[in-house]
Amino acid sequence: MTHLLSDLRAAIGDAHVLTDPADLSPYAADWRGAYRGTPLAVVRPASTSEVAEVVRLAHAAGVAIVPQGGNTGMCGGAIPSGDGSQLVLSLGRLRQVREVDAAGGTITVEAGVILADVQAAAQAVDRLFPLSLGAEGSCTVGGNIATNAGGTAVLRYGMMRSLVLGLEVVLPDGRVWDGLRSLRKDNTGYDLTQLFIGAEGTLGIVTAAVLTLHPATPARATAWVALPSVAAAATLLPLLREYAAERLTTWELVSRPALELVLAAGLADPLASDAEWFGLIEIAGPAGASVDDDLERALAAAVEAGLVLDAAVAGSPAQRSGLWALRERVSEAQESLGPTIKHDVSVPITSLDDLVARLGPALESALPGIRPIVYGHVGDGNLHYNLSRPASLSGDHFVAQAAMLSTIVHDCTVELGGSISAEHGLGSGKAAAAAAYKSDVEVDLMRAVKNALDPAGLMNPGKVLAPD
Ligand code: FAD
Ligand code: 2HG
Ligand code: ZN
Repeated sequence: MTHLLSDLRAAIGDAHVLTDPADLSPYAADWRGAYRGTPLAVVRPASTSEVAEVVRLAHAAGVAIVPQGGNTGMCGGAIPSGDGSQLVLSLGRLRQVREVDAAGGTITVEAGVILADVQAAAQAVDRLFPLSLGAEGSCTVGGNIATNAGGTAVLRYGMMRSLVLGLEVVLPDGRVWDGLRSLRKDNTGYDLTQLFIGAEGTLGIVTAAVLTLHPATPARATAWVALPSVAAAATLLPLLREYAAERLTTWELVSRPALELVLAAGLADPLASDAEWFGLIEIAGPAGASVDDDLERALAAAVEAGLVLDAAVAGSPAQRSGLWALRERVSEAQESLGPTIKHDVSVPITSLDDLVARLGPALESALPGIRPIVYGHVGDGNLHYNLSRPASLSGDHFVAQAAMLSTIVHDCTVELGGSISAEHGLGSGKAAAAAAYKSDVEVDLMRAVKNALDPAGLMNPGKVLAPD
């Protein structure tokens, strides 16, 4: 190990090989403190060639590597094991926007570029990079790619995998695959780009990417609505599309307990309705598009059909930000209730009401007083069914029940034809659960891919695929 550390220092400079416990601590736990590990060291290379050299040295020494971007992930994917044997490789110094091609509709960025900076670079040339999520001020493009991130505009633009045209990847043995192509069509064999997307750093380290830019959508119309039921939220989707077509960008759901959390954190309630369910709608288009009109007509039809009880429409950018905050601040606000047992599930949108109707009573009978904080991307059939402890139970006792409670949520999701991880990935936290719901054939295929690309098992071991 001493040799490895001195070789790493020679390769990337003393200042970028951290071993002091105080320096390691920000990299050793996730943002919630739900996952903790002990890095052997943290390495901070500044270029693709430095990443490749670090990986070659670690590979030769038989030391495992855990890639880390902004460390905003939800399932412990970027956190090393607790035995002090794994290197954390931070991509934070790969921060260059290499090229913006407004005419071709692409941007080429390094893995450590912050998502909000990609959005800003696109905006500077009157284009849109549409991936949008609550952590956009601190998560990185590499992390977005590795987790195939979703967010609040998936309905219109798809998940991260539909926004990536090409990748540059350092492979587990230190070779570099240069797949930085900007082609819209390329049928020359297996799609390696897509293979690395959503692999959570288990197949290689993404160092750069070519991303798709879309036309800017400066015209935006935003509404906060009160709903009679979850079923109404599902039924509203085709109605909204009837009026907004592809301009419908966001259709998000917030339950009353989730709303109460953000109101308690100081946000203003635009409706003061006693409904149990609320939603955020956004329609967006080019300058001059009739988005306000489309929204108004859609809302009138929805009220007429009994699908919306009441609505507040943003009349200014400040009001729009206020409505968005009611949705985007829920995740952070729930931390005030103590440790959260998180679930990121998806079902066919027409089964969402069934899911909610079954889970509420099942969880209450398993743990009386439990507080489900339910919200999410209803237009994608994706709910964050996040559990907080009964007021009378300590956080530790609550967390001790996590496996039992997650089994209830996941069993019900799978019975309804759903997925136990819609957008956050598996990391270490959900790898075993995912395998339990997959067929042997599917798990075998996944292991075959892993073994083919990383035969030594040194690239983020224990993530996505639980140890045998
Ligand atoms: P990290 O957390 O650092 O890493 C995540 C995974 O990617 C790990 O497995 C890590 O090893 C791997 N990784 C990181 N960089 C690389 C790389 N360059 N090459 C290979 N592997 C790499 N997610 C959604 O999908 N939708 C949301 O709406 C959403 N909202 C969020 C809101 C909040 C407030 C927060 C805190 C998180 C949210 N997330 C959401 C979670 C989301 O997965 C992350 O925010 C983001 O995609 C992860 O990026 P990161 O740079 O922080 O990655
Ligand atoms: C969101 O949609 C994020 O707000 C975070 O995906 C969800 O904290 C969560 O579980
Ligand atoms: Zn989400």
